[in-house]
Amino acid sequence: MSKKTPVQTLTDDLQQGRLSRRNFVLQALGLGVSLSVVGSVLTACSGGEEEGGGEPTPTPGADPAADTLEKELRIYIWSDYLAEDTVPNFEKEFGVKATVDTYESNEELIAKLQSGVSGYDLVCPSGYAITVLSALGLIEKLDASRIPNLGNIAATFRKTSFDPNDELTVPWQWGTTGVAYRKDLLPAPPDSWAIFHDKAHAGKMTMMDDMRDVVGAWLRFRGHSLNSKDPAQLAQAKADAVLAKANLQSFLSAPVKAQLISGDVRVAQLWNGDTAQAAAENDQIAFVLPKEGGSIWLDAMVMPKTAPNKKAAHAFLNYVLRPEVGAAISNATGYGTPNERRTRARRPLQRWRSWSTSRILAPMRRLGISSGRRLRRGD
Ligand code: N2P
Repeated sequence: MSKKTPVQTLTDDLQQGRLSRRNFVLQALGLGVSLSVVGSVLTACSGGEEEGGGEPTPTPGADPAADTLEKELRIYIWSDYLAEDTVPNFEKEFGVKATVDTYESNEELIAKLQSGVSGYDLVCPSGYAITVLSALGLIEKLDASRIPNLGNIAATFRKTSFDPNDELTVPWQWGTTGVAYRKDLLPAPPDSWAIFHDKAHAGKMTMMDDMRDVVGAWLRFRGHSLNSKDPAQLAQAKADAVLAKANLQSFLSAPVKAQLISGDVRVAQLWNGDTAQAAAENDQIAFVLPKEGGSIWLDAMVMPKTAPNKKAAHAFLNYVLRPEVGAAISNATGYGTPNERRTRARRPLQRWRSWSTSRILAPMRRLGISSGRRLRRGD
């Protein structure tokens, strides 16, 4: 019989209740296991144990406007993920001084929070990273009585796998991961992840600084599930990624927009919204979901346990759930809003429209992922 790997032992201990979810995460990360794998094991072993630990925050008054807000708010969020006026308008209306710091990957965000950096009131991880932060006890339950606009969120975006009881998250934006490319620098639009194996574009391509999406792309390339845990399938995905690496300029996410615009990069694994932002600067940039399929994801706001300005954080969450504020964010980022209240303020850019929800979700439906009527209406 083959010997269990340390990771399998940890997973068994977690499943059989010998290890808490928090200790599982700490030990797995210590062994060098990626966040995405840790997140998927936690999701697979969910239920039972109460997450987070620690004392709950004292419940503030029921009326969001009843108490005086703190005078400051610190937000830590992905780059290019807000409209220009989102924060200034909040500051003016609520008399709060807000600062915004940005990151480029879930790993960067988690490393920062894990290292004990405090002072952030709101952060915006992707779903699987929320599972990890929650198991580490780093995020706080939200007080729904302070966020009456929660009712504006489409049902598709509630009761998610990473927040099954809607206690921790306010969904921010959703999107897909596919391929951005320069129409003028390629003989034909790429239609497969195989483009990254094509030596003809060596040095002119990038894949994202995102383990889940890179491994996921190569799993899909071979027709496997994005969530495969099959060792042989994962080994093949690794081999495909290593083969692609020889042709890549770098692993780069949002900052690749500048290189696509200049033409220094002609093919980039990227999210649809960041591609739309780049296309607004150079109309030779387009986006495609490879025929093998890509990923669809949701990012959500969560509040670190150490947040010093919890009332202001709740006020901001309620503010971004106003239909016109959510629409302005989507107009600027090119991503979908989880807000289902219709507003005239939603004016997708012409270029973004061609990659709009129904078109993007068609391949997803072929993969058996249901979009939900509400989601199409809400975008
Ligand atoms: C930010 C885009 C973030 C998407 N520019 C990550 N899921």
